[in-house]
Parts: sequence; structure tokens; C-alpha cells
Amino acid sequence: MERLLITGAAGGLGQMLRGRLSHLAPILRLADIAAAADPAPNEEIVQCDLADEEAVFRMVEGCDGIVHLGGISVERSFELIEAANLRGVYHLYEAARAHGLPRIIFASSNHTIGFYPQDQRLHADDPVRPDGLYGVSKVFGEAMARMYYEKFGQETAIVRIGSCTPAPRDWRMLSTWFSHDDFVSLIETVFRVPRLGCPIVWGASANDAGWWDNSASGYLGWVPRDNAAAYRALIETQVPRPSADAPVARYQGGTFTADPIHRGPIPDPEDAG
Ligand code: NAI
Ligand code: 15L
Repeated sequence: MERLLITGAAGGLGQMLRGRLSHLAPILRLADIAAAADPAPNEEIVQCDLADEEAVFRMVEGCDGIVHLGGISVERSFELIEAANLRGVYHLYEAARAHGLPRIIFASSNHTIGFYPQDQRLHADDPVRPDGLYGVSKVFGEAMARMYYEKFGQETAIVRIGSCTPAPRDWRMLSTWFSHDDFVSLIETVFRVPRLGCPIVWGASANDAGWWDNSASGYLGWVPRDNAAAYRALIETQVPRPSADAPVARYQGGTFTADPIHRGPIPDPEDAG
């Protein structure tokens, strides 16, 4: 690849990956609606609202691979989700079609299946059970990826990310944790394999307590190395165990299953007094 595009580059995962993917292409194009920090010599900064189709076409032009992280990443109002995660994904796929079908990694989420109980092991082809508007928007993105694959041969790795954090922080993350190293190695694999197709890959580490079976995407040869079990003793001693009937202990999507449908803006906790 000559140029790799990372959308959502100003966000949590974007900032982490910005520093860890520079070996994949001489130029990293970092895009976000938010202003980004100063570019390094190998970086191009593009400020772009995913809801703006022309801007998305300019953002994608000249890129040979895309890590699509941009969008609303938690439960929000339909209006916010629609702009970034519905229109934004459509714009991204149309731009990719116009600019040579660069391989895409689509950051989907465990919230596409959040209403499954935690004692059920899932495969990639199990029916979706989204736990909110955010989860529904990721189902939409997955369907968009699949349709562009069937119609135009656009390859995408649909990565249903669990909880991608430096370390697991709570009991649920003993099952959902996706280490930064494992995410990086998955991205390396996706851009290395001769044939990608359009697999759904569970974005999770090799957690002893994991719920998700990645055998359907085994042909990629990607093997996660980390295991949240290494943090179990720490969590058991430092994090109170939630009661068995709490959403965070019942459902794979945890607390998202209990979120309301937000109508109108949600106050930013930092603005409250
Ligand atoms: P984040 O919220 O920190 O970053 C998302 C970025 O997208 C932000 O920088 C934001 O400014 C940008 N963005 C929002 N609306 C936009 C718009 N209209 N146009 C352009 N950019 C826009 O999220 P995070 O944690 O970095 O996650 C990255 C991706 O991975 C998201 O798509 C999220 O849904 C997905 N994901 C993340 C998980 C995690 O554990 N961090 C778990 C499951 C999925
Ligand atoms: C997600 O989809 C969110 O983007 C992230 O902030 C976490 O909440 C994660 O899921 C999770 O379920 O832990």
C-alpha cells in the first residue's frame, strides 16, 4: 500500500492505531470530524464529516486501504447516528467504489448481538440481536459491506470489536477484551492475505471466558495472542462482582441493553456543573 486511510483517527482507537500502523504504508491519511494533532512527516490530516458525501470522496481518493473507525461509538440519538453511521457508511462505500475498491476494515461492534445471553456461544452467522440504535447502525454497516462485496467485489473485514482497551477493566471484559496488540495483528493480517472476501471476524483476544467462535474466518490465519484471564485475579480482588440479574452480567452487550432510546441531545457529563 502507498497510502492507508484511518477514519475516526482522533478517537480512542484511532490515536492508538496511528502510532502502530505506520509500517503498513509510507503515508497514513488521518481523517476525523474533529481537529487532529500535528501531523508527523508520514501523516496527512484530513478534517471530514462522514455525512458530507463530497468530502468523503476527497478523503478516500488515492488510498489503497481503509481502517474505518469513524462514527458514533456509543448509544446516541437517531439523528447523530444516522449522519455518521448510516449516511457516513454509505458515503464511504460509494467513495471506495469510485476510487478502485481499496480493502476496508469496518469497525463493527459486539452491540450487533448485544441481547444474547452471556452463557451462549456465538458463531459469525448467528442472527443479529442489536441492543440499541448504535447496534442497529453497525448491523446496517455490516449489510452495506456485504452488499458491496456481492455486487462489486469490494473486500471488507467486518470486525465485531468487543472491548478494545489497554487491559480488561471489569468482569464482562474477561470475555469481551480485545487487546491493542491483537487488533494490530488482525489489521496486519487483513492487509496481507491474498484473498480477504467479506468475513465477519470477532474482534476479541483469546480469552478463556470468551463467547465468540472465529472458526468461520479461520482461513485468514489470524490468531489472537492475549488472554484476559491474565487479569482475572486482579479483577476478582479489585472490582465488585455485579449481581447475576444486572444487564452487565446477563447480556453480552452489557449495560447498552439498558440504555434508553435517546431523543434529542445528551448532555455532556463534563458540562454538568
Ligand atoms: P471514539 O468515539 O473514540 O472515536 C470515533 C471517532 O469518530 C471520533 O474521533 C469522532 O470525532 C469521529 N466521528 C464521529 N462522528 C463523525 C463524523 N460525522 N464524521 C467524521 N468523524 C466522526 O471511538 P473508538 O473507541 O475509538 O472506536 C472506534 C470505532 O470502533 C468506532 O466505530 C466504534 O463504534 C468501534 N468500536 C469500538 C470499540 C471499543 O472497544 N473501543 C468496541 C466496538 C466497536
Ligand atoms: C462499543 O461498541 C463501544 O464503542 C465501546 O466504547 C465499548 O463500550 C464497547 O463497545 C464494549 O461493549 O465494551
